[in-house]
Amino acid sequence: MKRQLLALSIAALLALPGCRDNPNANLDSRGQATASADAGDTGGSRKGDFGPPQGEPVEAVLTSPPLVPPATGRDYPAKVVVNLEVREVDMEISEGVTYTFWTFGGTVPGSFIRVRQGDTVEFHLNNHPDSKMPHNIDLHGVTGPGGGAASTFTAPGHSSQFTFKALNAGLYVYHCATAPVGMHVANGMYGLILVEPPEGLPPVDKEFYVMQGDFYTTTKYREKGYAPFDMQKAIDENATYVLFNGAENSMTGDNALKANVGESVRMYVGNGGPNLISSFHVIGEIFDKVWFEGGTKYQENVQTTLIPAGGAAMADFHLEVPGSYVLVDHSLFRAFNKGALAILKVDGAENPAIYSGKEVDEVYLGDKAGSMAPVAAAAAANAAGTLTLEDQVAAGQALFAGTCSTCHQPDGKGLAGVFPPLAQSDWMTRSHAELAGIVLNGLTGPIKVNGQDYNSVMPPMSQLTDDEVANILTYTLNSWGNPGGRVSKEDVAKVRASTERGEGAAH
Ligand code: HEC
Ligand SMILES: [Cu+2]
Repeated sequence: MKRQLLALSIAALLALPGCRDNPNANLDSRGQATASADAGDTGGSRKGDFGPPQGEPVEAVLTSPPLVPPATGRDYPAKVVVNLEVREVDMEISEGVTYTFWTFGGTVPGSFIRVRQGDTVEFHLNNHPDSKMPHNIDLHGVTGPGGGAASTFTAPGHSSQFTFKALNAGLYVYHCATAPVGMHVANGMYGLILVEPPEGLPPVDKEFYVMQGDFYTTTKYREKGYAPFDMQKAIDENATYVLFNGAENSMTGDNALKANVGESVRMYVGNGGPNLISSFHVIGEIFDKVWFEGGTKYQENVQTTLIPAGGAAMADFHLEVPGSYVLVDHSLFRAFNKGALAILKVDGAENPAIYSGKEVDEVYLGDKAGSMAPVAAAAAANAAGTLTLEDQVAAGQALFAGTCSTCHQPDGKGLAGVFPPLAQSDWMTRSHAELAGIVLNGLTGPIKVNGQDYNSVMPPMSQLTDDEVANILTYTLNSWGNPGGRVSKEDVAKVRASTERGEGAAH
């Protein structure tokens, strides 16, 4: 016995000097990271039953994203009543694009639910009479078959009830599990439930609720009008939109998340899927702590955290420098071509000792920096048959900022020897079909613009809709002393239809 103790303490002594450099110093005997406060085993569900509920039943405060309910502030288990209503609603998925979402509480993601470990939760699922579908709920924070799914199958105009004890602390996804399950989830039926540990979570200044999801429509990305669900694209995992909080503009422009220099921020980040895994990253920040997978332990100093479909994480960071921080799925085509982008706007005094202060918004945000309202207005006018030249120019200007200006420059003057000018370019007198062809198919090889030689590559931009190409070209033709004229959606459609594209190409 004595010998064993001695051996142990010698081992500990030997281990000490190496500790600082040892990457495993924070791992316990099972290789688990143990950076959390006292690194102990929580005991999981076996130690999560703190006895029968005490006091008066509490009605759970439910919040819509990006808001998070206040901490429970309780040090005893209570009976918590949750009333969640399912609603099927048409809402904007992108400016000027409508989608029929199926929701928990009228929003995507659904209402945030916050309880304390040991609480007894009386759950009421109410399916609004206007719904066309039955729905149910599977909460990942529930111990019991189906997570509540079988007990909550609810027809339109009906209500179901079941009760569970929240035995495990953590941040959990909930979702609908009615067949076809993938479709219910793809339509927005997911949200988060936080089960606080008994001692609560460390306090922070601001908490936000952010949840990613992938969406599948028969229409192109940003194609105006109604966007129907596309089952085949969902099966193929070929998302049209990848979004935070269910809409492209949910947290940009006036809707941006807001905080101040000097504040600490916690993001409760979920991923509803149904298909894609999120590489969650905030451009310009480092997460001081990430409770990875929504569990009890945290990792420190993290750049990007992986959030599986049907999983979650809590990410804490502190704000030192003002400006716009961009939340992305670092699978970057999702961020810049499918919508997985949001902004945290931080106010406060510059801090040049930490960061010199030059803003990078324009480069990163492209068209997301400005308002896309003129684009939606032009689409609506087009549908009503009242589209004017001014509508097209305004829409084209907004779109030009995020697509063409990177190379041809915001003033259209290009960059000598690299990007030819569009301002007073002699190419502006060419046919509209040819100009549309350049945008849709790109341009390579030696050309002359205003007598100057260029020999470079413009990539095809066939991901733009016919509307977008028409408006961008109309804006270009009517700016910077160019000859004027109008390009119509139909002109562009004709050029697109006459171009063969390989399997899998943006069409
Ligand atoms: C990634 C950089 C890049 C982007 C983005 C880009 N272009 Fe170009 N563009 C070029 C280059 C390079 C050329 C010259 C190609 C060559 O040398 O063959 C060119 C040529 C052109 C020309 C013909 C020459 C001229 O200057 O008039 C037109 C018209 C044009 N681009 C329009 C657009 C429009 C409209 C957009 C936005 C939808 C756009 N481009 C986006 C790089 C770009
Ligand atoms: Cu459902």
